[in-house]
Amino acid sequence: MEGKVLHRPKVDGLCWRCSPTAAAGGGPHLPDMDLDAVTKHSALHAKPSGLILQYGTAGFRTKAEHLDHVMFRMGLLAVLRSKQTKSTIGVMVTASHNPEEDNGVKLVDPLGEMLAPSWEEHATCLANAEEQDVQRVLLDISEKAAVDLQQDAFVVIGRDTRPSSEKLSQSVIDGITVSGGQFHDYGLLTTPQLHYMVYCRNTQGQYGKATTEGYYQKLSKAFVELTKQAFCSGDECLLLKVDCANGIGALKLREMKNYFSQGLSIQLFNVGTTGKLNHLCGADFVKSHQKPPQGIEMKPNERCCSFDGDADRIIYYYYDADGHFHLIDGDKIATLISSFLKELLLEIGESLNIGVVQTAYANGSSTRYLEDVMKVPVYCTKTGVKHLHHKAQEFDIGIYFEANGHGTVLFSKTAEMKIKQLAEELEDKKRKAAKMLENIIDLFNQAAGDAISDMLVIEAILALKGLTIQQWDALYTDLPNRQLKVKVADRQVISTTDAERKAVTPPGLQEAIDDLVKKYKLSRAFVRPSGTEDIVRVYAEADSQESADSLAHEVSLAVFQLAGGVGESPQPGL
Ligand code: NG1
Ligand code: ZN
Repeated sequence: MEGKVLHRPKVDGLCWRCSPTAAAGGGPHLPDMDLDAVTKHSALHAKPSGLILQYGTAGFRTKAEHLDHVMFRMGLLAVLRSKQTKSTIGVMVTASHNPEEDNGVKLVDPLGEMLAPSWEEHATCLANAEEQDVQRVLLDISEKAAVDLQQDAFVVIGRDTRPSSEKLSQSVIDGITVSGGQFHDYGLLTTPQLHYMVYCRNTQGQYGKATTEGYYQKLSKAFVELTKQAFCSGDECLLLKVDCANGIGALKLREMKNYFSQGLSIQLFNVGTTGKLNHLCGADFVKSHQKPPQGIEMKPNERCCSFDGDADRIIYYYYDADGHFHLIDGDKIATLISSFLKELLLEIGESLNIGVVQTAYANGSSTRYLEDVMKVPVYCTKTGVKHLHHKAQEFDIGIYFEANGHGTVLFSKTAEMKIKQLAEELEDKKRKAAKMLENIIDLFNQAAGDAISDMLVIEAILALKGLTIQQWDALYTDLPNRQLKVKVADRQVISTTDAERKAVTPPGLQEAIDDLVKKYKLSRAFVRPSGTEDIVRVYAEADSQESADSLAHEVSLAVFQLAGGVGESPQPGL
């Protein structure tokens, strides 16, 4: 393989480091790949020997110090994917809700979606290739995926605020430039903003302008239009407290705040000046610990929400007058949005088909409420937004949310055109409803779940319907639940079926879970290997918190015993 050049020899012989234009983003135009140069540069981003990583639920994630080679190689892969799809591809450097020491990377496909599954496999192969095999794996991928190497490649990059992100995104850029790709580095972005940029660029601006300014303008215009007739405009309705998880959300919300200052007043907490990213704060902390984040001042009945570290998840919560904490998760967000959209559709007299997509983590009460009270069809997919997103695309209006607050609403092209047409044709109340739907379409980020966009949708709905956070919360009562983590030697010994609700291996585990579940009322439990952390996740719900906690603990013990637990065996109350 030594000296092999993919297609045509490199023309100017300049490496990107030496090229005066390349560093500024306008590198020499090389539609094909000089594999010698790739090998040379790859050695500068050497893979720690023996390290095996998997392209998981949301790309690669692990300790930041182990990721340099992955970043470089994902730069290479993004170039191949861009050539193959003849489109701009995105690379996001983030580890979302993981601790600050971690980092990660994922590729964004042409319409802002997650990378196609066959390319996830290519990504895993490339990331795990030993140094001497990198050339061969690149050739393999190019061949298998019929990549036209003559094609130009263009990649856009974004990163979160982790201390390691800047250097790691530079390694992505190394990979892109050495393989002849062009790039635009957006620098600090929320994950959904990067998805938005990719979508805009590949639809020639039809979806919006591919700049942060364009993003702010599009969303805030829709929000301001939508809330013009808001019923609730008092000071307390307008105030929202936002915990930014000490992450990128703080920076971006601060920039965006001025665009919608009239309709909503937001107060930012955990903005990253003192605290650590995701530490004792952020959407993941609030959801999994079922308690408020540190660093936020909450008065009774005040509306508060938390973003996660890369601002693609949002969770609401409040303290009631008796000092009880109430969590409003992704399931209740989906319910609020579904009921609002259903009302608008009823108003305009159009029977577009709506579907709600959830995962096994959705609270049983939410599924029952959606199906039995709201009469909306509900579907369950595997964990990870790519699965939900894919399913939601089957409907005119597909509403998808993970319980952890990650989700959005997708409108089919037909639905969008129909709504636009009705907004012109209809009159009075019907026209108003169609116009609202039109603005809702613009307000949702249709490329990915987006905490900022979801927050504005929720705030608009609450204001338009004159709903307080307590009234929203009262739609249904969550079944008490508990999520736990168990450490095992190899989490892949657990395999699942039925949208992850049943364990297939190791033998005996599902039977053990079934027996435990029988001991509790209104109960349900399942286990699955995490795609983002080296642990097994356990979920249990039951008629009381005590039962949910106890069931989750017993299931954890079963996992520990049957799936090769390591370290101390799970203790009750943890
Ligand atoms: P894993 O670690 O595979 O459970 C977590 C979330 C997913 C998704 C991804 C990506 C839970 C239980 N799991 O995945 O829903 O959001 O992270 O960030 O919340
Ligand atoms: Zn996230």
